[in-house]
Amino acid sequence: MAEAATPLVGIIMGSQSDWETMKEAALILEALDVPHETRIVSAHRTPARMTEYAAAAKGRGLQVIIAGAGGAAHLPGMVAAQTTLPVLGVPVESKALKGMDSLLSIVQMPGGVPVGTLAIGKAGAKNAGLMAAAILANGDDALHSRLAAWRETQTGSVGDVPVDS
Ligand code: RP5
Repeated sequence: MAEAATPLVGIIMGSQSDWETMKEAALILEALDVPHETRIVSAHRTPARMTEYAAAAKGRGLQVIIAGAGGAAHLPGMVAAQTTLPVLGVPVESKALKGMDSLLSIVQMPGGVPVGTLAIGKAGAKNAGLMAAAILANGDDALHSRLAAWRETQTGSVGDVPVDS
């Protein structure tokens, strides 16, 4: 997937294994022509990389961070602890507990350090992309128009009557 030189959204994930889920966020941002980057940043395996990423994010021009992780999913919360940028957390579905562990790890932040937590799995990643675009669209009329058009297309794709597949 192509990445822009000056990304506005950082999509980070704890492992290569999260990409199958997290690419749904990237696909949405590509469809809406939102500059973004994708990186593997693990709270547990690469903690220094995580700290460096969070500390540098705002200065590099990022405006939203989407962080996906599974299991003991500390990445979104630990990144949120180190930046004032909005952080959207995506609970990746885990093998052992189907992502309930990821969800609870991400959603139960202490008051004062927010993470906007989405649904478990691909729906959550897709919606994180849409939420990031909606945040950016508040200050970007052209993006708002693209987002509204995307929603119109979605509405138009829903049939009135169910059919056999
Ligand atoms: C988490 O552990 C990652 O976010 C991933 O969802 C999970 C499993 O990682 P791998 O063992 O597949 O690298 O840190």
